[in-house]
Amino acid sequence: MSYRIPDALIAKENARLTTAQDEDYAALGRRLERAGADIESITAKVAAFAVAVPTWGVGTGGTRFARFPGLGEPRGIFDKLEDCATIHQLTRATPACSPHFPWDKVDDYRELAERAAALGVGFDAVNSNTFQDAVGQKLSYKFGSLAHEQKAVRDQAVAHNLECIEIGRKLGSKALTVWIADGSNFPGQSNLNRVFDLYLESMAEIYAQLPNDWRVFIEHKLYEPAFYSTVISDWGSSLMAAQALGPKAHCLVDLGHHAPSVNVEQIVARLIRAGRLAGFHFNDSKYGDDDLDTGSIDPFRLFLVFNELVGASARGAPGFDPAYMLDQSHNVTDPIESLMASAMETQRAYAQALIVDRDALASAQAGNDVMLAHGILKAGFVADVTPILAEARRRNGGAIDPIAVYRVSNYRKIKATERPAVAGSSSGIV
Ligand code: LRH
Ligand code: MN
Repeated sequence: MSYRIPDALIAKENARLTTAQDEDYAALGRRLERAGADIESITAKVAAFAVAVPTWGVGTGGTRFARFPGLGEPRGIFDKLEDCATIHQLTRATPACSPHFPWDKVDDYRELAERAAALGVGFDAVNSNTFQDAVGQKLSYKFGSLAHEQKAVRDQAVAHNLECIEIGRKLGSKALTVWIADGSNFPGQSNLNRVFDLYLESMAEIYAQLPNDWRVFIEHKLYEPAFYSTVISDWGSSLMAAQALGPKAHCLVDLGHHAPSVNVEQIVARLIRAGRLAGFHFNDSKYGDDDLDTGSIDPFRLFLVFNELVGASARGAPGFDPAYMLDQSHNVTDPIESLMASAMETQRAYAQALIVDRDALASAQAGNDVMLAHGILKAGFVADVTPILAEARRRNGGAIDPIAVYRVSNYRKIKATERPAVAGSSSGIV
């Protein structure tokens, strides 16, 4: 039987922190009450908030230059599920994971579904992969996949996506995320208009096979691995495609997929207005698609994104049902610690956005009182909501301090004895 952190250890560690937590929570409650906010309703919302963990994120990540595997690396999807379950056991914020195929391919998906259920982990959107050539694959994706000039390659890519839908149905997933690397490195290499038509043609075949209660998430990305043009490079191309395909097609925002200084929260506002916001791949970045821990570089941007989400929910925006997922690469930290911290940072941005006095903000905006409006919004961001996040975890049976419990448990060292080191790739994101 592989090691699981005993719940008794969580209870023991929580007992050590309870007095301080109670004091801090009560003090924050009084402060928020003075500002007209009810801490209990915010804590209840945070306790119900969930963000999915990427299965490809629980192993050590790398770059094109190198990958330095850590101790107790997951050897496959069953180990990855264990680590996802540990993240949820301590944070109570990540009840589902988002798998990636063929990286998570197995022979028996019923066995996988049963193991996940036994670990208390569900499956969010499944991710297809036509940006690498899988072992035994007939035709290469070197020059593209769903938008490839050759029909046979497009058909192969469509077939892979249909296979992902079949796998997702067996796992209880309700969405397919399609990110393609298709693009060009030289002006003239591809016809910028024709490749979009080819993409739509292929996506229409995938769309036609979507179960009624499923959605397809189109993920845009400005560049990489293509360095001159990318077929679905921005939210405009993604929205054009979603509107051309039909109501089950939505636009997924990976925070790292934009040029530096792009106003991502405004893109979110536009996609919400169009009723096509699929959801997110949360991470952080300073330069490109750095896939750093969420909230680690620009927590204010994350807050501004959640401010749009809370605003949309408050006004009952039509078709507003975003899926929240992390998408990160952990090259120098323990992936479990990074994913726990990142899940908590998404909760933090959510709680901060819930504190914003929306009525006061609306009247300050209506009156063009710039400093007052900015101040009202900023008041949410500067509030230390740590006691709310800890209280939500404690009430859900999690740890007041997940990383402290994880370290006291020696989980990683124990996994290193259970999981003999496997030769991983010497470079690349997984
Ligand atoms: C592309 C991306 C996509 C995943 C991959 C692992 O950069 O964000 O969402 O398929 O990372
Ligand atoms: Mn992504």
